[in-house]
Amino acid sequence: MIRFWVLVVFLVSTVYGEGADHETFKNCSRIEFCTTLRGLTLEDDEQFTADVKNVGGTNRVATIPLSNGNKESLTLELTLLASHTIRLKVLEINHTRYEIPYVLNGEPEAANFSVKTDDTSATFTPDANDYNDYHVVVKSGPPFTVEFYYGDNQEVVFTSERLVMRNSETSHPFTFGVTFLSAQMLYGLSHHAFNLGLPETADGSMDPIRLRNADISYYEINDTLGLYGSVPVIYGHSVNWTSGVFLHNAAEQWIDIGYEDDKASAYFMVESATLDLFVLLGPNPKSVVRQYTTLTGVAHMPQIWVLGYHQCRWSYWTQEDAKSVVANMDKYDFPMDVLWLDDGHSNKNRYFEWNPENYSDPIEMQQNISSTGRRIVTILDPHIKVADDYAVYTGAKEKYFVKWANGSNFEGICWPGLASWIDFLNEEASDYYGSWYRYDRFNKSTPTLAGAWNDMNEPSVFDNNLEKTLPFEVLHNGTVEHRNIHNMYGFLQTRSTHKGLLIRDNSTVRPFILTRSHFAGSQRYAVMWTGDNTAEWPYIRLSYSECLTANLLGMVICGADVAGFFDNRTSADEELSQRWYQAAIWLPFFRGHSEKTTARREPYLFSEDAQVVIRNALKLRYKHIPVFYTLFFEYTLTGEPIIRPFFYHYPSMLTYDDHLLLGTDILARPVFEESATKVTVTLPGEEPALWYRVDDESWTSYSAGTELEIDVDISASPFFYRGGSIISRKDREKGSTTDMVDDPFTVYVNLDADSAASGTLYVDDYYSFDYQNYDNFLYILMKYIPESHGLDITDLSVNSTGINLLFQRIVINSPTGKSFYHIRHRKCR
Ligand code: NBV
Repeated sequence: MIRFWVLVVFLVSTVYGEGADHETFKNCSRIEFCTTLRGLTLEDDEQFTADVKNVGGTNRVATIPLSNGNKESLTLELTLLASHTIRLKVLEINHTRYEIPYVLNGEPEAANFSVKTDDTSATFTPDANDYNDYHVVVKSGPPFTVEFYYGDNQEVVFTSERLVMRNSETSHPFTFGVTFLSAQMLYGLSHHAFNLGLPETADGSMDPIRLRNADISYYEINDTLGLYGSVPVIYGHSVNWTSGVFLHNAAEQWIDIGYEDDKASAYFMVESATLDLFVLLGPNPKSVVRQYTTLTGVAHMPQIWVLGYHQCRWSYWTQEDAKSVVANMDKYDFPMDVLWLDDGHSNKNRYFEWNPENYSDPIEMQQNISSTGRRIVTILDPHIKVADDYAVYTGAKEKYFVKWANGSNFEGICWPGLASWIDFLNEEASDYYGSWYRYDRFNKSTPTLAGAWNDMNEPSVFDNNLEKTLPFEVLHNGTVEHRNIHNMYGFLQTRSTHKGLLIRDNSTVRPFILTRSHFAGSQRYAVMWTGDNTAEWPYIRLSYSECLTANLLGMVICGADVAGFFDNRTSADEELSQRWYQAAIWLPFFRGHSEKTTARREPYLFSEDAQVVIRNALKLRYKHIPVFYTLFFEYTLTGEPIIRPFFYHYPSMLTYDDHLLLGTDILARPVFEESATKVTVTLPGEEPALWYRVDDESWTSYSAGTELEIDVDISASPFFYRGGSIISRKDREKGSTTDMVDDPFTVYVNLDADSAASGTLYVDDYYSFDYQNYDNFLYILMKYIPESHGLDITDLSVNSTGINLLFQRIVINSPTGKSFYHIRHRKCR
């Protein structure tokens, strides 16, 4: 027993230390398949030829035989899908590679196709009328290629000059290449601590980009190590064209990125499972994002409080502490919606059990916090303590844990000591775990526990020899090696939690889950944060790149720990913290959090001057919650990101990741630099378009297409409203979204050079699925009427029964000045 605890202390202590732990987390050169495949060149007889004269398959799925001079045979499978998407698989003849379930949002709609062949190529065209403007050409080679055309424009090429599919007893790696013709920049491959554009790695200057979900502490900026989540999607973008690929595969993978003058390329090296690639033809950022979110789905609406401010700390160690945080936030006039309980609330990391000493009266604590209109979220990790007096464990012990091939449960070390891991791939195990969220199973839980925080779900296991995760050979569902689903383990946990929460509340409220690990499609179940960042200046800006990328990949509710998780152990850095709050108000998920050894840094603990700045930032966020909410609704219809990098709307602006667009109409360029007195703001677009400066309350208009050097002091960070927009805010200052539900809107009409402006606003009951089940919401389009200074309102909703809107005031900004019109609580409807 003593030896065991010494081991735990040692392993946990290795978590700490500055900089990512490159001893534990390997570079390509220390991974056999990566080293071998990165240096791979194929001899002529190893290269595959496509037998284009022997196209087979069904009327929906075409097959083309592939073979090489080494007598190896494979099959190329092509499915032409709706929405300008093509599915391409390369399969072994007796295909037994694992194909991952659940990630796609249903079976993609496939078209019949026609094929024309000649001696060296086969051309496939979908028959469907509404998307027959693309085609696919397979060229025999060797090496064979698959070219993807939108109209006459060739955009993407699947290349096989380094295609292999290998099998040994323990590994089944494969490779392939993709070329994005004319792309100037590649984006995607979340989650990494990169700037927005993916860096060149193929020249050997950096390791390939790794996708292997990992519990990495002190992650470093520009490191190609994979962080907590993996989304194997790349968008290739140029001024005129955007296209993409999505590798539907959850195994570890490494990707080399290359740029040449007129094209960009990606070379995938994948540890196992199936080569199942979706090609997205775009042709612009909006359509490529739509194509990806059509495949993997979008999130349902969040409850409104999700968009408020969340206060967390590792940990609030007692229920008194937890209650006092909420009371102090009220006392010092900082709005908040959610108090988070990290592992301190649990019975020594036996999740679904309260700490009997320090959280001895959880019901009273929940009532206390609920009476202020706030909610609580608790942490629930996927490791389950091995203990025969722990019901979550005993109920799972026989059938529901990840197992070794000999049938015994895998046991490893994590926060509770010896633990086993729920096998979420097993549907019964998944339902079993989800059932623990029920009020009758999670003892002393009430609806005030409004959501779940699934942490450590890469999954993290304290064994540095295994790069801190499960051994790749342990089994899920009896037969599936962990290697095949490693990157979707966290996805599976949130899928189980989501179902559990739905059942808990009889599907009456929208579940809320925060996850650290994520995969393609996770957006359907959970929201993400960027993990254990560091309280240093470059990490504020990094949070923008990380969340902008996540937004392009469907995972729109994203945020970073404010004002940095690690560091600042003695006293919180006030300037950094103020700037961080000012920046974070524009990210969809907004939570203060800190590591347990850092100085406490709840907003009311700062100096009075800093409190004023942080309070203003929080209040500004609350005023804009209707904007986030409306954008969220539009995302559920279109998959469009809530926050967007410039290139999304201004295709030539490729690399800006220090500016953010909230929808189309708000531009934030926070101060990311220490001691800054000036910042450079780029206003996208062209004259006569214009932007109004809001943060200094001057509402001065500036021409689009200009670069401004503007003076800043600590009181605010720059942001602008677009000329031509109508922005609806709730300007009454309240303590939480609960208190704001019935507040009226103030409508900011920001005229363009032609005195025109328009905007949308969405309202529903803020918590239920009635908006989905009964179309019960109010969605309006407002247009400014210059003659009357009024608004022309078109109701775009289907069934807005019972949903009312109150307008209080219209503020009109024009290049010549500002005017106000008061509306005496006019009801719209
Ligand atoms: O549960 C403790 C922490 C949590 O505060 C943090 O946000 C997670 O990312 N958790 C990781 C485990 C320990 C990290 C060193």
